[in-house]
Amino acid sequence: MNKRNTTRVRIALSVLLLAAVVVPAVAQAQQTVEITVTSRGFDFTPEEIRVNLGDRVVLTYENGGGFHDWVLDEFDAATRQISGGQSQTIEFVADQAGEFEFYCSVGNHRARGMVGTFIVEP
Ligand SMILES: [Cu+2]
Repeated sequence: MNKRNTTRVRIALSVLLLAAVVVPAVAQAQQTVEITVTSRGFDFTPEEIRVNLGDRVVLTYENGGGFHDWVLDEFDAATRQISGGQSQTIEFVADQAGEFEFYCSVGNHRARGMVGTFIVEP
C-alpha cells in the first residue's frame, strides 16, 4: 500500500469513527414527553403545550364530560371521538417547529373555542 492509499484509509476510518460517536448522540437527544390533556366543557387544559423539536410526544386525552376528541392536523395526531369518562393515549414525533392549533373536531366545538396552542421550540 502506498502512502496516498494509506492516507485515504485513515480518512475513511476517521469518518466512520466520527459517525459512530455522533449518530448515537443525536438519537439520544430525542426526549419522550408525556402530556395529559383534560376537558370539562368546551375547553382544554392545558390550553398551551410546549415541546422541543424532535421530542416524542406521548399524549393522553382525558375527556371529563361530553363527546370530544383531540386533534393536531400538522402532525397527523388525533384521538378517537370519545365520551366523558373515557381517555386515549396517542404518540407522535414533534418533527416541525412552530405554533399549531389543536382542537376538538366534534360538531362546532372548534368554533365554540375548544382549541389550544401546540408550540414546538426549535
Ligand atoms: Cu368537543
